[in-house]
Amino acid sequence: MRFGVAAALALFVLGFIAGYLVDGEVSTATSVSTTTLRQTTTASTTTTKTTTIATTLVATARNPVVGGKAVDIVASVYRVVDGDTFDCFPAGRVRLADVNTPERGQPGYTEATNALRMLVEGKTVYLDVDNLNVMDAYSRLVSVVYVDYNATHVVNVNLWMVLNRHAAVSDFRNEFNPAEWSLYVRKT
Ligand SMILES: [Ca+2]
Ligand SMILES: [Ca+2]
Repeated sequence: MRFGVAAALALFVLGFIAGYLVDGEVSTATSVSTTTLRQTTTASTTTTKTTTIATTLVATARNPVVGGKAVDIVASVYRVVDGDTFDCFPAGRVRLADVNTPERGQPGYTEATNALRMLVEGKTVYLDVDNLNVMDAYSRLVSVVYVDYNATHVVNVNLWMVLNRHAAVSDFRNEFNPAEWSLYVRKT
């Protein structure tokens, strides 16, 4: 009888330890599955990002044609920085190619900034990005910028700034030759 009690006690203790071990395993399994869940979530976020990029690329392939060639980027201007620089989505900071406008503090700075603001701020722009260098030393996309003029034509913003005496031509070595620019360009 005494042996029976001792055996029962031993079994109880063993059972307790076994239960503890199983609990331990279960809790480990739970944390593994939580990790897996996190990994799955991360993977799905990555998939969403990839899809977004792919969609952008598809949209780029369907970009409108200006002056006989598909524009590089279509973007929305949300801030004009000065007479030759603006920020747009999704392209980021853009610098008008081959033109210069007055720096802050120089005569004509405010007029040039306001002129560019009037022309492009809040609007859709069509960017012909410089195929040769793409960006300048400040990581701005060097571009000839077009904005809608009417149903059939866009305006070359770079040339418009020059013709309205807000900018001077400064012909850098890049894709563009200001001597070949036209103010109005067909949307085909
Ligand atoms: Ca280009
Ligand atoms: Ca040039």
